[in-house]
Amino acid sequence: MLNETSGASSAPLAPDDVWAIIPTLNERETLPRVVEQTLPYVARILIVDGASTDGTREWVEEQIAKGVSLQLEVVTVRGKGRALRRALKLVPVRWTVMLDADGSHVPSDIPRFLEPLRQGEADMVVGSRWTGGSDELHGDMNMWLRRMGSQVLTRLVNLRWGADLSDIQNGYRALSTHIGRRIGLASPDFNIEQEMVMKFLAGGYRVTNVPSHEYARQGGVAKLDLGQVWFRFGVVVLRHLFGLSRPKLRRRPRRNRAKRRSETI
Ligand SMILES: Nc1nc2c(ncn2[C@@H]2O[C@H](COP(=O)(O)OP(=O)(O)O)[C@@H](O)[C@H]2O)c(=O)[nH]1
Ligand SMILES: [Mg+2]
Repeated sequence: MLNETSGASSAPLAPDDVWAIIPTLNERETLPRVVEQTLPYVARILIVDGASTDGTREWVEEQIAKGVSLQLEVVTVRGKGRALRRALKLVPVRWTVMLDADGSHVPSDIPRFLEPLRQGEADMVVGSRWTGGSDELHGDMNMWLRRMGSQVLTRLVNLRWGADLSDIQNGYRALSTHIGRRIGLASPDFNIEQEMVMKFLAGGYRVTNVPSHEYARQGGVAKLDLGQVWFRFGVVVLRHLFGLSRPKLRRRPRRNRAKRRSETI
């Protein structure tokens, strides 16, 4: 696939087997810079927009009309998990990078994320804020809670699957598109990140961390209110740890079962 990007921000060496997914919900302020910095490293960026009302979508459409290598998918139902799941189905290339639109992730780290994938050493690479540093996880009580909760959950996951990860929740990651699609992701919202790690590990796939610094959001408003979701974060981890999240098998109604039996005889 050719990189159709025009303008100085595109680099001719952008790999053709990597796409980026950037979920957006009212990120008009920070998205242009993130896009500009990401384009040199990927063949295309798939922007998956929620119900943005700040002109995010219009900006993306303008860029597409100019020939910039972007694609827009709209998922108006709220939830980062829903957005990422939909987007993952649309990526036609081998590797997918996921990063946020708020400027907290450093796009020039992308080659570092891809290296273990290309070397066949990992199937998913998650940016570690513990080894790379984070400006988001320091500060008020909310941040402290986030830091502590994250460490506890990561430790539980390591124990359960014999992994040696320092960060399972960072949204900045690179993965095998194919595996990401087939592990049955179901989280509607921010739990998607930890669900992805746990399902990779449970499926016998390799997950590793690379250091990546997380900056504070560069503009706009945070969408994650930890006070509202921390409990769900914990519940999701526990459900996966104890294997309670296997899909429930629905009993087929009696009539259909009888019909099916007669069909197979
Ligand atoms: N499409 C879509 N994107 C979302 C939604 N919620 C958050 N995002 C995006 O997901 C990324 C992470 O959100 P953010 O508020 O920065 O969460 P935090 O970094 O975990 O505090 C940002 O790029 C958001 O715009 C949503 O409901 N739909
Ligand atoms: Mg953020």
